[in-house]
This record gives sequence, structure tokens and C-alpha cells, in this order.
Amino acid sequence: MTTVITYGTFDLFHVGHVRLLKRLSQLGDQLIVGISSDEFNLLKGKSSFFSYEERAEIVESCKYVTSVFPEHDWQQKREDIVKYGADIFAMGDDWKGKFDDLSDLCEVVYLTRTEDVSTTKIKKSLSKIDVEELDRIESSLHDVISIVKSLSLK
Ligand code: C2G
Repeated sequence: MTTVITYGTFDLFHVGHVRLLKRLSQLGDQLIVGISSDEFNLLKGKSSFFSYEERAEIVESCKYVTSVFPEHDWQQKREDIVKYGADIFAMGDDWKGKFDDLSDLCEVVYLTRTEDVSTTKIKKSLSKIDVEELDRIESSLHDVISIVKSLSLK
């Protein structure tokens, strides 16, 4: 039984996460995922849209994932690898080289990230829509005001 372990925030679950988890699941018989707690997210400089509980529920519902557990800090990986008997530690290659020190415990693998999708990009495009929408509403309001003014002058 080959166990693969990985970690992440997995906020606004998207196709980049799915493709990574799918490829990770193909490396072994089971895939366990450490989901960053809300507190650890703050340490990582992230504030996720969904809470830890919601992100854990979403990732655990993914068919490629066997189980999830909380990631509270940077230091717990070694203990987790031993506790869960992980044979492979794997991450997207934006982390390439960062966890090589774990190679005395298990195989360390970095898989290519899915380009052009990220939680940050999703958040940015959603906030952009809000601003654009507000601009459209404002200009329509100006049109209505000018029509009302022109009618009131007649
Ligand atoms: N990922 C990916 N392709 C994307 C976006 C993310 O393959 N387009 C991968 C990342 O490389 C990472 C995993 O999906 O392996 C989770 O990404 P995040 O939710 O952004 O997690 P991160 O902030 O990288 O946290 O201790 C490790 C950290 O908890 C990792």
C-alpha cells in the first residue's frame, strides 16, 4: 500500500487543485491531504474565502482523496509522514526544492502546476467584476438622472 501525502490551502477549489490531486492519486494507493487551518493560513499570509471546515469537506469529497487532516504549522510534515506512513510527499512545482529535506523519510516529488488558474486570480477577477458592475450601474443612474432632468424642464 503506497501512501501519498500533500498539503495546501485549497481555497475556492479549482481545476488546478483537481488535476494535482488526480495525478497525486495515480502515484499510489491512497492520498492523504493536509488542509491548512485558518490560523496557519494567516501565517502563510493568506486569508481564505472558505473556512478550514468547508475546505476540508470540499477536498475530502474529491474522488482522488482518501482523507484529510489539519495542517497547523510548517513543522508538522516530518511527524505526519511517520504517523501516516507516507511513502511519497508531493506538491506542485511552485514548491520545487522547498521540501527536499524530507527525502530521508520518503520520496519527495514535485508535479507541474496547472497554468493560468489560481485562487488569487479567481479572487481578482471576481473583485474586478464588482467594480465594473458598479461603474455600469453608476453610468445608467446618470442617464436616468439626465432624462428626469430633461423631462422636468419641459
Ligand atoms: N496547485 C497546482 N496548480 C494550480 C494551483 C495550485 O498544481 N494552478 C497546487 C499547488 O502547487 C499546491 C496545491 O495545489 O501543491 C495546493 O495549492 P494551495 O492551495 O495554493 O496551497 P499552498 O498555499 O501552496 O500551501 O505546507 C504547504 C502549504 O500548505 C502549501
